[in-house]
Amino acid sequence: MLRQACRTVSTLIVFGLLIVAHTPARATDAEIDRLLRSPVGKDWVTNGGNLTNNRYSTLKQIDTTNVGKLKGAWMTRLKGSGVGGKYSFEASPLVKDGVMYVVTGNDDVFALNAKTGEIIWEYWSGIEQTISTVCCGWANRGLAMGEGQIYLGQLDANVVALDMKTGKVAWKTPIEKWQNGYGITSAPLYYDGVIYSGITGGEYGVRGRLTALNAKTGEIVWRWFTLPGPGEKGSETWPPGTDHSMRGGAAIWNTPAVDPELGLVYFAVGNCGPDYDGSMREGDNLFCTSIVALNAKTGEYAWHFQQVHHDLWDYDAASPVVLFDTVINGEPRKGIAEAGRTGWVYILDRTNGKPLVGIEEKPVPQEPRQKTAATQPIPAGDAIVPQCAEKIPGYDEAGCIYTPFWESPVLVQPSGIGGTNWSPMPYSPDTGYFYVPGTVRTSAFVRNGTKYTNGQRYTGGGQTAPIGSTMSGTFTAIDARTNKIAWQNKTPYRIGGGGGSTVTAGGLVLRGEPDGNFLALDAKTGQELFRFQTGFGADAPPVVYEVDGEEFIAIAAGGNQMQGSAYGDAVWTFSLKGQLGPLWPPPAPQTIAGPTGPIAVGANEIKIGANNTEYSFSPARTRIKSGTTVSFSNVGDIPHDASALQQNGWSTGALAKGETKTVKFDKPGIYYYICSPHPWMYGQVIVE
Ligand SMILES: [Cu+2]
Repeated sequence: MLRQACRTVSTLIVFGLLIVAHTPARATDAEIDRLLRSPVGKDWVTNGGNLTNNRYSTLKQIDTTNVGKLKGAWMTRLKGSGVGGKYSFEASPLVKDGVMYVVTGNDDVFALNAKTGEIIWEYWSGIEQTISTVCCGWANRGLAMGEGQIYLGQLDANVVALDMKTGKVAWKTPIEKWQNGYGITSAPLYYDGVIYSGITGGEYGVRGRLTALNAKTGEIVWRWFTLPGPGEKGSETWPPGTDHSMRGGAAIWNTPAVDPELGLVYFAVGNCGPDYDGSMREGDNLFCTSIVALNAKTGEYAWHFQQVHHDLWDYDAASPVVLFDTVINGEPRKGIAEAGRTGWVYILDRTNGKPLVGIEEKPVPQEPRQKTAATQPIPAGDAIVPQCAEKIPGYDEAGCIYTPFWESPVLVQPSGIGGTNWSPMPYSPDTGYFYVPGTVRTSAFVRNGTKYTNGQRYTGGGQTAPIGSTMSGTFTAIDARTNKIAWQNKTPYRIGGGGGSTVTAGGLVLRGEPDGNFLALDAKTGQELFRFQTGFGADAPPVVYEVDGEEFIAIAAGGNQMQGSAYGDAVWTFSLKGQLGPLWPPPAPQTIAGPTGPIAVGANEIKIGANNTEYSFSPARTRIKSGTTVSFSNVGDIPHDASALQQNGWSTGALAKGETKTVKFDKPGIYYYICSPHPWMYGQVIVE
């Protein structure tokens, strides 16, 4: 507890918070705690369903035999909250006693009648629209509840408690300042009077941490830094005499899990900073890309397992950890699993962090300038996505997972966005399977060695999907006893970064598609049993609940910026008594990387962030005569640039909101460019 004394003191001065050394007397919520410890029934009271994050509902009114008769029960639009190209609607709604609570990508919270969809109250976060430290879309992955309050973490790095009845702010605690690179996108976890919150900023040179707050008052009870200070456990995995670990990232992207019997809280830790430059941080770099267990009451370290040593590929552990009980070789075992961006599921014994199914350290390719780790932990069983990149013209080198790179681009698969990214992975005790969403995509990785500046991007390189390369997905049932594929569906779109799924005692796996479809599959076989077009990118994990004896399935449909699905502000619910039919399909996400849209002939003014689509060039494609000067103007809210997609090419440099720079094109040719902090933004200039 209070391991990093210096940092604690300075934070205390900055925010004037009372840091309490001992857990104060807490009024806990016995009913919520009981629901959190039990299998999920009629209420869905925390993001992952209960303390295990297994997203398994015991409801079975809707099952494999009747799911085909499902119809929309109600659909509600959330008054334009989070509607726009910069947002993702990734939250699972919570439901308690017939009231639904849902949060949008703008951190606005709505309470709805869970039976009718009628809005009961609204909380508008009012967060600044100029927050420039959001790396990967404006997202909020969900809420927590307890003690008559609803809890959320915001992109401005505040944890907020709302009165459950009115939506009025009960307390608000700054964990850090967004100007220093911090933000919160994960759903907090409430348990036993404590709120556990992670923090993001792995692309901004932050020092990651898990923060425990008193649920009643918002006081910070303890914090555990994911990066060790000098002399602390794990500091031996950083170069001695340096302070690189103090800006080493290691964010927490998702909700922890708790085992109340073992008294441990578990969570996944993200990539190292700078992401793509390991040259100055020789060593394994704990606790980047790890699963960590702490004493749930005190925050004391219990164990860790590092999935990727000395990460260079942005291979975060970003999906929520899942607790499950199983029998292996006739012995009951307590398991924990996490789906990595590497494409593997890591299955461990949650009492001690040791591999449960088998994970072996194996030698990997080396690049001395990047100080690569000699070995990496390779799980037994199957990966859910291909782990080798195919050769693409224009690139000299293509490699498999853990192929290192330096200053000329190397193609590697999985890309740094997965495998499995933020999407949750449910576990069914009926089938013994995990349901794992995956992204199939190649990235060209390159190191460039940018220096650290407080509050600025600090990635030390980049990764971009090569122009013309294909992007798709997989949805896989992995047997928890063997880590082998039980069945696998190929999907037309990437699904590892948003959606995720939920599984039921009715034998159904429920999930959304980025093209707007909501699907029900047979959990045993993967066979599709139901499909319904919601009209917006259906890229959030569904939930299951019951009101007045009627079972409902709910899913937020509002798109996902990282997956390129169509934005919106809808919550859809389905039931066997439903009357509503499907909507028209929205535009589908791209399946081939590169700029899209018509070629604007003669256009020499390019706007960045126009038309409510923050991460875009408009027009994205233009044809001009050689000798033309093209202007790039940032009309969005946050800094962008336009940078040639080639080594040592032209760049506008960072453009603040309202700024314009020009580039003259003298030579005929086809010029592709990206925004370097947002490499999924593509543009093209054709010079004749
Ligand atoms: Cu940008």
